[in-house]
Amino acid sequence: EKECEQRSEETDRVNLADEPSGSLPRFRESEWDDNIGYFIKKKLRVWCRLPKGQWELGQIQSTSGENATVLLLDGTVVKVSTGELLPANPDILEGVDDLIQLSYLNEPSVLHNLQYRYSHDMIYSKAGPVLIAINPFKDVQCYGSDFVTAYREKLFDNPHVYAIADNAYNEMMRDGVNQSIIISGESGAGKTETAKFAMQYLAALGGGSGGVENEILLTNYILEAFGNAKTSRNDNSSRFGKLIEIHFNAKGKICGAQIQTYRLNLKMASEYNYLNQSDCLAIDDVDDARKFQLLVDALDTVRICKEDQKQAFEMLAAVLWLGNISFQVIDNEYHVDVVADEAVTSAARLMGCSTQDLMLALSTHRIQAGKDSVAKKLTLQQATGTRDALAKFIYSNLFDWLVEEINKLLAMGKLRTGRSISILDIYGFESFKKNSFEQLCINYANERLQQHFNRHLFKLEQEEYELDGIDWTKVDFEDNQECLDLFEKKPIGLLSLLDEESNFPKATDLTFANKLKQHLNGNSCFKEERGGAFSVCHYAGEVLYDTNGFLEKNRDPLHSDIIKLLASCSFRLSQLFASNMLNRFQKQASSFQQMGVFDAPKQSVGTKFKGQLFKLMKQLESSTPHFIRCIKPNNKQLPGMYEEDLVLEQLRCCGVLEVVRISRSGYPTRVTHQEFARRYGFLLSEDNACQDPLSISVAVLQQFDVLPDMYQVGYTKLYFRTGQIAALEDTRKQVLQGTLEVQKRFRGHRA
Ligand code: AD9
Ligand code: MG
Repeated sequence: EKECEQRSEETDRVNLADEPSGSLPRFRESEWDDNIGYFIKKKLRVWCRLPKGQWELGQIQSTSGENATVLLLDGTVVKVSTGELLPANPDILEGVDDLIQLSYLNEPSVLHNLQYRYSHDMIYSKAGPVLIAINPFKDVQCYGSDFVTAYREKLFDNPHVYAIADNAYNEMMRDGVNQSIIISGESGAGKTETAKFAMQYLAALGGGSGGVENEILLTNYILEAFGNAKTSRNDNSSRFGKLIEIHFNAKGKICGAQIQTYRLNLKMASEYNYLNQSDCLAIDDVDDARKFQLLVDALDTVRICKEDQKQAFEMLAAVLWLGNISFQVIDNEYHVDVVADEAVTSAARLMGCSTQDLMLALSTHRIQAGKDSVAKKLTLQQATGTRDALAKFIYSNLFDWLVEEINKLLAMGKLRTGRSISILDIYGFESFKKNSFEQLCINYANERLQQHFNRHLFKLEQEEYELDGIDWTKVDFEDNQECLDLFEKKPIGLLSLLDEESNFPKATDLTFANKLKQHLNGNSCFKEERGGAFSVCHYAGEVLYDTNGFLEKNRDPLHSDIIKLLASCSFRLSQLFASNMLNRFQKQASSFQQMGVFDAPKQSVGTKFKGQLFKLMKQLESSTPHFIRCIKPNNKQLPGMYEEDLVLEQLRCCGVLEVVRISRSGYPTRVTHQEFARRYGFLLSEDNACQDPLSISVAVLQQFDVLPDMYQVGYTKLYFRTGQIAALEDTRKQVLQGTLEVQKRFRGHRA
């Protein structure tokens, strides 16, 4: 009673200040600490951050000033600042399928919910429209034909990659619109496996008599054999981004497919130019001989003839021999000759050229001096760079050629109806202690994908609100356009400035860094750092980049002498690779000539990357997207191990927390009028037996003075801001326990 008295006093005071009043707590949306005042007052369950940074669940015992005494689950009592407390969700919400169902969407609640599910082998969860997949690092019994059937027939409705693929398929059939499944996450998080499960589901659904669906699945062996490598983060790490487009006919049967790859050629050099420098030539439980047999079978299946297979392996061997070629310094300016040993002779033989020609191409550079050309000796650094560039060039062309051959086969079903589902398996956001040009490219790509994601989310929300007659102008969405401008603006964006400096002979990484500082300070996403460094505020957090090596990495180091050498080789593949490159040069040159520029610069790596990214975005934008975020729960590739900090970092990087934030800025809690009336109608002081659900709902909202800002009434549903339902739940619980009886009488009286 006493508490009630106090409350009514408070209420009156607030009334005087001309604010709406009521017994239900009401809070403006603030940051993560919303409603904590109420929690403290009511001594509810809270998350408590302990000195080491971990979050523990507990119950507030008492408070004094800024401090609270909290009883933790394990029985210990701790004293912490109230700033270290966040509201915890009611028990009924333990392990919900969709994070958005949580009343409190703070970080510990999100983490806990995912951990709860993960520990029960529920590796899939949702965050609104996004599927979250946490890598189990073990076989989980949720795949295979029985599960495919169960999802197909809607016997299961819990989150799953099959459910996403099923949605994509149904939407494609229903609306006749292309679909895309966009899978992201960091290295080892499970993107490629997830992509394969999605393909498996679509193959099962769209399987016809042609058998293309099997071929599509088999191509994975080839792509992984040539395109994957063991890294410290993943035993089977994809070194390329991949978009596989599966085509369906009008009846929904698969009639072909196409694969596009996105690579960062940069990353590859250090990864496999020197196999013998890594300490991991064997992986436990991997039988190389058996895998090789599977590869050859797959190559046969996609109809790459034996002769071409032989040449492909020869090119591979040539790459390995190239890595062993060494140089000797011949003068004090570090000019070099190639050491004439087994490495250079083997490489030349495998490529189909003379040893002499290869030695010359690797140690000299022809430059035009008027009408004549002179051969200039290369320095050790230049020669090593040329050798590595040639190896990378051959390898990447070999890979592209395989992809092309596969595509020829998969495109055989000529009956295209224009319907397709594309599955994108791409590198996720990266932030290390030291970040270079590779991270800049990767993060730029992710920034673009994030914008795609935000816009899609915004559209979905807007559609739902509009359909239900809700005023969506009250919902703010943020965009990351400013960050994209930082990269793309011409002539003063990061990429253009980088190209400009790369073409300027006297420029260094430091002059580049200074140029950035000089021109980009006006962009709020750019931050000056000391020396040759700068930071970018990405959607997923701030990343510090070190410009060291940027110019060299952005320039394509392969000079024309090398291409000419390849063109003169006697083997088909060498010639093919060279002519592809020359064609590309010519196309570029002619487009420059059309613009009146005759001395066409070679396209930089950054610009090429941007071009590929734009092409990809165009394709994605013409389809309905479905998003899957893969999460790696630990760095040891072990099952059953959930490292909170690591998960949190990824939730942030892959934009899951962003979804949560976007949802919070809108009305994340949605309840139909019926559900709401059924659950809370009895709290009304007047009998409401003969009223419709909508009227009951509105009466409840009025009686408990839920602020108008905190909800909207749609045709079918009520839309609430975060935390409102938890407050109503609390009232309901108290009434059921009889503790609020007095207050109710009091309110009835006042009414
Ligand atoms: V990378 O960016 O290409 O280095 P991915 O593609 O994200 O990476 P990958 O799919 O290769 O990771 O998964 C790594 C390993 O995790 C696999 O080799 C499996 O051993 C393990 N994994 C991933 N997903 C699952 C799964 N759903 N069930 C069982 C899985 N194991
Ligand atoms: Mg992969």
